[in-house]
Amino acid sequence: MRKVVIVLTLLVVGLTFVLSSAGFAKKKIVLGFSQLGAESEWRVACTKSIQQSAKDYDIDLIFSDAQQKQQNQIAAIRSFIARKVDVIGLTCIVESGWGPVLREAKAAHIPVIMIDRGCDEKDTSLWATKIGSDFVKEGQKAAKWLGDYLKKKGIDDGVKQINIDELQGTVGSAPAIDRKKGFEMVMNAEHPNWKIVRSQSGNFTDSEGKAVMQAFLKADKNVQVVFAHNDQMALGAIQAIEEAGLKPGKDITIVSMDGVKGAFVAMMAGKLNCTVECNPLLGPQLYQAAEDLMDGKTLPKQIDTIEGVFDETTAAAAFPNRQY
Ligand code: GZL
Repeated sequence: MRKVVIVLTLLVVGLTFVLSSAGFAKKKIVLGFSQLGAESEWRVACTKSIQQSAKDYDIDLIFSDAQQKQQNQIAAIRSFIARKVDVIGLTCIVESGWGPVLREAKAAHIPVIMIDRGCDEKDTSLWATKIGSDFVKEGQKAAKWLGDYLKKKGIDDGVKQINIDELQGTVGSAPAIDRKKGFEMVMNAEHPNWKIVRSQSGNFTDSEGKAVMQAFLKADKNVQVVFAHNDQMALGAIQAIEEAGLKPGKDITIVSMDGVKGAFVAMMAGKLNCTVECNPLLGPQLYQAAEDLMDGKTLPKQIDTIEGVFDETTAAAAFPNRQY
């Protein structure tokens, strides 16, 4: 009996070796990824994570940069379908307009993994999962931090109107819509004396954020808070505030999102007061999800990323460990 077990074991080991050396090794996953652009430090860090992690996971990555144009993303997805990739990764630049091309991917039996930004399609069967942050929660975190800060600093007595200038992200994008929604949920529930007096899109870039802030200050310098949907626009606004002869972080409290290195440098310089982290290092989760899909696993519809809130009091200690 013992001899039979030994012979059978040797047979299995030998067969495995022959099959694997004869090219029957697990097929390499081919993943087509449509990235929306390179508009911010955050986006660049996200792309770096996706490209570097492909090597770590031994994934054959076909990467496309849409340069901020939805039609380029749709064309890229169609090319992935034509190339019969195994999985498609997609960051939706705006929420709407994805139904037709997602239905084409479904018809081609190619699963789609949403990364970072999702879409507003009602048929959730069109994608396998969405990996990324809860933008509504990010907006709520920003407003809650701001409420505590303004009270602690004696800036907000709960009665005098607090004027807020809002720099919105890309019009129609999930982070812009939901960060605004989360911030206003807390503002309306807890701060009746807060008022968003001016709100305009700076498209998540520093140059456009600066231009919008310049226009805001030209209209009225009586503003106590800037709420920026990302650090890039906050850094642009800081320049505009300084050029207007005001002290950012002191005359005007600035709260933004992402947690990029530039924000930490600004907080350590006393020019930015808070950033709500939004983790761009999504590469490992993307490829783990792709592998799970190829192994026939069903994924949850939402895979959250872990993130915190950093401000002027914690920036210096956290900065050495920042990865993006
Ligand atoms: C948020 C991401 C946003 C960042 C911006 O997850 O989509 O896009 O907050 C980036 O910096 O441009």
